[in-house]
Parts: sequence; C-alpha cells; structure tokens
Amino acid sequence: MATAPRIIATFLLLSVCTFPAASAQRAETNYDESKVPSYTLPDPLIAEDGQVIDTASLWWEKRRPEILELFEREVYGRSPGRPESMEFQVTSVDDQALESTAIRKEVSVLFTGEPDGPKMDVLIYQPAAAEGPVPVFLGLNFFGNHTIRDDPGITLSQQWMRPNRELGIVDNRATEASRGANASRWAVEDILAAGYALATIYCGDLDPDFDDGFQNGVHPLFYRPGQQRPDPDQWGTIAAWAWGLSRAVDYFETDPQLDAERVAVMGHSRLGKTALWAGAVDPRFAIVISNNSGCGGAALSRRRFGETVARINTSFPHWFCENFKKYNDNEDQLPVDQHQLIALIAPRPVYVASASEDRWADPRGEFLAALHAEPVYQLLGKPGLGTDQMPPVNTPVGHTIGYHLREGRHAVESYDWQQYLNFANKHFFGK
Ligand code: GTR
Repeated sequence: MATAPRIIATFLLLSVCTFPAASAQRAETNYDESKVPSYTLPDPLIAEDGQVIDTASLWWEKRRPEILELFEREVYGRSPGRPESMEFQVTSVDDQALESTAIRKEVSVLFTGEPDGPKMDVLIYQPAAAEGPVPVFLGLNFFGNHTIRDDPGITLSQQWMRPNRELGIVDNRATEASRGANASRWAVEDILAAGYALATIYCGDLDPDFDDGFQNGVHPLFYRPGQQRPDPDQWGTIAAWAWGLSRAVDYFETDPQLDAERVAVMGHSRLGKTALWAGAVDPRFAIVISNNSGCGGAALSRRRFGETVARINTSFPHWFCENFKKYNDNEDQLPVDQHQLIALIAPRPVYVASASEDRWADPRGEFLAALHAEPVYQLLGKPGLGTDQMPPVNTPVGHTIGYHLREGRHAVESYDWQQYLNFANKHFFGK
C-alpha cells in the first residue's frame, strides 16, 4: 500500500528540524515552518488491527466506523439523536422580502415540542422566483440571525451573546444596532441569485459559547437522572452546535420548498470546525464547507503550527469533549488527525478554505489535511484534490475535495462565497 510511505515522505520534505517533544512548559506559538516537528499521521486506510483497507466495503464496514468512533470518543464527544417530541413551528413568512426577491421564513425548532421550552430559531431566505424545491446553504452564525442582513423583519435574538460592542452587543444581549452587523460574511444576494436558499441559526440557541459546565444549552436535556455534566466521551459545545445543524435538516425534510437532499453546510472558524463535524456524523449533508476552521477543524493537530490542542482546550474548555484534553501537548498520542475527519465525509464533496494571513489557523495544515484525505476519496472512486501542491493565493484547486488560499485575513469574504457557489453548482448541477 503506497499511502503510508507517501504521507511520511511528504512530511520529511516539510520538516527540516524537529521540535523537542512535549515539554513541561507550554511551547510558544510556532509560526515557523522549519520548526514544525516531524510526525507520522494515522493512515486512514490502515485499520487499528493493521488490516489494509483496500475495498470500499472494508472502508464502510470496518474503517469508517472505527474512525468515527475515535472522533466521537476522543475529540468531539458523542451526541444524542433527534428528540422524539421535537416539533417545528413556522413563526413568520414574508414572500416580499428583500424587495420582493426573496421569501423570508422563520422556523422555531422546539426540542421538547413546547413553545416555551428549549428551541432554536432558523432564518431562511429563499429565491422568490424558484419553481420547485431549492438547494440550501446552511450555516450557524456567531451573533444572531438578525446580524446576517440589515432586515427589520428578522426577529432580534434575545439570547446570551459573547461581548462585542462593535457589533452592537451590550451586556451580552443583541441590540437594534447589531442588525446586519455581520452582513459582510453572508453573500445573501449572490446565494439567492444562484438559485439557492440560505438558512442560518444562532449557535448560542444550541449552546451559548462560554464554559458554564454545560448547565445551559441543549446538554441538560439529555442528562441521565442525577447527571451534572457530559461524561468524558460525551458531546462538547461544537458537537451540540453540529447536532443543531442536523435538526435543521430534519426541518428541511418537511418543507416542500427546500431540497433536503441538496444541503451544503458551511461554517467559519469555530463554526467551520462545527460544519466539518456535522458533515462527518450526518450523511444528509451533501456538501461540506470549512472556512478558516483551523485547529480542531481542517488543520492537522500534529503540526502544532499556530493554535495547538493545548491552547484551544485552555481558551475554550467547553468546545471538545473532556477526553480531548488528554492530548494537550501530546498530539502524537492522538489516535486520529484531522485529515481523517475530512475522510469521513467521503465520497461527498468537501471544500476547505484558508486565508493567507490566518496563520493561527495554519493554512498549510488545512491544505495537508485535505490532501491526506484523498486516498479515501480515491478508494471510493472520486478524484479528491488532484494536486499535492499547495496553490498560490486566490487560485482554487481540486475536484471532489476543493481548496483555496484566499489572500487576506481570517474572515468570510465574497471571494470565498464565489468559490462555494461555483463548487455547489458543479457538484449539484454539473455546471
Ligand atoms: C479563535 C480560536 C479559533 C477560532 C476562532 C473563531 O479565538 O482560537 O480556534 O475558532 O476563535 O472562531 O473565530
């Protein structure tokens, strides 16, 4: 099997000298490619018992479940399924939104079936002119549905928000000033003009983004009697956010105006990590898009470039499951690495995007993870990335795995959306 030697050879080329192994003192953030330690990635096509995975059925029956289990147990934590009593409530519809170019809908997903109980609110814009069900871009947002567009018809979120004066968040709550505050991240017009719906949910509806020992958000809904917090292998906040994305697809399946078989899940940064995990656990996501997702997303953990496992688990102790903390300054003991997260999405199209100034997220590590997912795509009859050379800025590459390095900072820009629309047009419609 050629995969393992090729992986090692690629890393030897990239690794000029070796960093000391885990030391008692936490290493400084490394931004020097020559100081990336040498490492060996777990091979997605060699099973835990050493068996070479050389057929699609061995992948589906043996290796994929094994890798998924490792990510659930050691990285993101196990999530529950769909709540039995969950119900949907359409709370508003405006078929003359955005100067009559769009239908705007708001749908509450009532996790216990109770209108006053825990819920998430989905905002949907769909092209007014569409005939038949439309494909959907779905993504979580950071500061409320009303921030994606300055549209007074969108309900202002009442939920707790991370502090951000610039975006109009005062005392951890949204204000009218936060309407449209993140509009630059959402290419609403372009998405609608290309014939797609856009659906979004505030991530804090599922779990507010701070460490409260998992008392708020959806986690307590699933505690056993007497349970106080998730077990070490149970879901953290990223997994809860991903779970919410799947609940949105549950709704799409009931809405004849939306094509639940053509849902592209997209996320930026922490929500890009979330999009990847959602795509890995839920095969209903037909396309998965990671925008600048970095550590715990598309970037290889073993490179220890920019943000590391120890840093992320310290700054955001609630994002991953408790077991993930075993790998703080101990990346080589991880039974998986992030190329295998991408491989879990195979053979579905996946797009990884980096930004040239976003060194914290390790653009090269994101590219390499996409590259080393490719053997699984090939095994399943898909071309994968199609190049082992990281492209220059603003030069999208790839086939079933797409990649670009946008010039500029950590953000979602219209350039990124243009590539995602091209990618979805190609894979959904052969355009
Ligand atoms: C950073 C975090 C990153 C990334 C980013 C974001 O502070 O270290 O992993 O998720 O936040 O979500 O914007």
